[in-house]
Amino acid sequence: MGKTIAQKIIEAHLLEGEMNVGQEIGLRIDQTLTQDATGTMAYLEFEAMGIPRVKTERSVAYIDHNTLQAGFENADDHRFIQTVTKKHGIYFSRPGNGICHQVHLERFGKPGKTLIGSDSHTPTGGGIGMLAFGAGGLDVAVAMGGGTYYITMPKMVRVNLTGKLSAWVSAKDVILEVLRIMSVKGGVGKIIEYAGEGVKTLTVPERATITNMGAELGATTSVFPSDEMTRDFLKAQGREGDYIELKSDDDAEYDEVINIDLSALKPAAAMPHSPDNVKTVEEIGPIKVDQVCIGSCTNSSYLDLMKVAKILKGKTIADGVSLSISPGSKQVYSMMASNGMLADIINAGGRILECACGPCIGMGFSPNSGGVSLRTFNRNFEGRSGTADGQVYLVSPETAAASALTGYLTDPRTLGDAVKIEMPNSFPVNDNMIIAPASVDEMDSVEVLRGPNIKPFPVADALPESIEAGVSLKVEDNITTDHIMPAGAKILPYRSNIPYMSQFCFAVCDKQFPERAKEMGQSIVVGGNNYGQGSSREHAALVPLYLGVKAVIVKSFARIHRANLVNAGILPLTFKNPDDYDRIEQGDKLSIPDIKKLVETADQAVVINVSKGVEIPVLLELSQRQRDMLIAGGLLNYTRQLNEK
Ligand code: MIC
Ligand code: SF4
Repeated sequence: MGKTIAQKIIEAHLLEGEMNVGQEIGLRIDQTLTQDATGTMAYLEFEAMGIPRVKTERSVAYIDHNTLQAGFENADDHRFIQTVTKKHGIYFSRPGNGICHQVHLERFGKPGKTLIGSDSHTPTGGGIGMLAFGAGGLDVAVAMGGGTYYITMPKMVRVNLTGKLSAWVSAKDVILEVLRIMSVKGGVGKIIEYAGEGVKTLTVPERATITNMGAELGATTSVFPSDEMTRDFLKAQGREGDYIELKSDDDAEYDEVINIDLSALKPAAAMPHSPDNVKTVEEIGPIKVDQVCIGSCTNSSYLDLMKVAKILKGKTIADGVSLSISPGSKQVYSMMASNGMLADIINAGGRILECACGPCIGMGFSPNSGGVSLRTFNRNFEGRSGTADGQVYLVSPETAAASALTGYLTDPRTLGDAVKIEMPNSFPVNDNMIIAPASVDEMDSVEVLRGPNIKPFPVADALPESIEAGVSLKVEDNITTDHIMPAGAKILPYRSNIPYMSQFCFAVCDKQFPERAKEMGQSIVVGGNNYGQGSSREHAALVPLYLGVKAVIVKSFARIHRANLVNAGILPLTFKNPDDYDRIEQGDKLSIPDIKKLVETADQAVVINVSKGVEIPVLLELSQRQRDMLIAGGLLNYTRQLNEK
């Protein structure tokens, strides 16, 4: 039987297990990336593992999330990451060099390679034919040390693209259509592969917009073939030698096929507060817009920003609109500066922010109260913008720029002839903001500099025989990691300070949660479907661990968060009968007898709701490795025990 692209890459990297859907497999990882908001923790964990030098082909640390430096905390963390990476063999992309996924695509991504990154949008690399996964910091630390990365063998989905995008319709509209069809949980346990004649019409940055937002589908990852377009992009980046061809076999089998006619697509928007709440711009109508933000790892390439500049050229943005532009990388930024197009954006009234995540993660540019913000980003979860009642719509750069001019949500097709931007034959390559690590001879003399913001991270105890605990919180479906552990300008600087962060845990759902959880000593959280969707931040597991959460019982989990819970030593349990969700209330006392013995061998356990006098069966959907990890009290304890043997 023929193979899909993903199956070929998996096969070439398979260290453990068999490629049977639903079974755990172990992969060799060629490259890793971290960003600063998850990186401090990942490097502390790497240090705790005691491995002197990374064993990957390429590991890169990016500084792109926390760049406001409102106090000493960010700068200290940057200095820590710069020195710890120098010592241990990791490349360091300095603040100002750009957003990790954009820079990695430009400078390091290679078709056919595996990449994991401590950021959920790492699958952006699928745009250049990599098999790239978002992961928790601890998983990245293990991979940097040469360890295996584990996933559940996913199902394969083929998205067949036919036709060609019409004028004013772009890659963002393609992925919004996939989200409309599949929903934010439709990709869980699946790899999305793009195929068909339409693929050839999409450049690498456009493909990367699409694979980037595969994260919002909950997919394990997304991947495009590596073809002439890929070769052209690599050549233009001075890296033609990194090209290999990659395509699926003609008789490859897919578990699901979705057909999209590119020529039939229209400009679309994801409405508040979910990336799958998609309608066409026409259907939504001309709502009044307060703010427009262009950038993020989804839409900040040279092509994207050139289109924006051409639309804005010689015009002025509407009176009531504030427009921010964050270029994706120094390369994009300097090209726009050199060709003069940056001036067109500035003259139209655009406020240029640095090459970083910026407003996407609530680092400034929060909208006014109840304000409507159009963003070319990938997430519009409630509160993520920093304004609790902000109304965020996700749109293409074309729709964003057109709306900035009119002050209303505007279908760019009303602007007349479409702007056309050609991919450059060569990009200006200047890697002067990427610092190489110390050589093997020099590494021992590098001093790692730590600031006072770095506090010890919590490590779980070994699993007890039984758990008796109250329910400290009950939440709904689709709870995101932005609910569990919010980000934003006020909290993000404390990513290496778990005790401080814990005050904000679940603040979006219930401000009393941290106090209550602490008072209860140990507790259990109950949730609905797709619990933990969104970011890869392991803080969404480490902070609840710090607050005494022993288990999370839900209808279903998002992939990365579930892995982070196991790594942290928190039991992930799923209701056998989803309706049993209604048989537990916040404040109930629960008992899970003999849990240790059951985690060792069984597929099910019984949760006794002592307050209601009912028994609730739950599933222990765990691989042997995950069982051993939970019994040991998380991945760090488990690794230590293995090393002692
Ligand atoms: C995000 O987009 O939510 C982030 C911020 O990039 C996160 C990582 C983090 O929380 O640091 C992600 O996507 O994994
Ligand atoms: Fe940064 Fe936003 Fe991309 Fe996350 S989604 S990496 S915050 S730009």
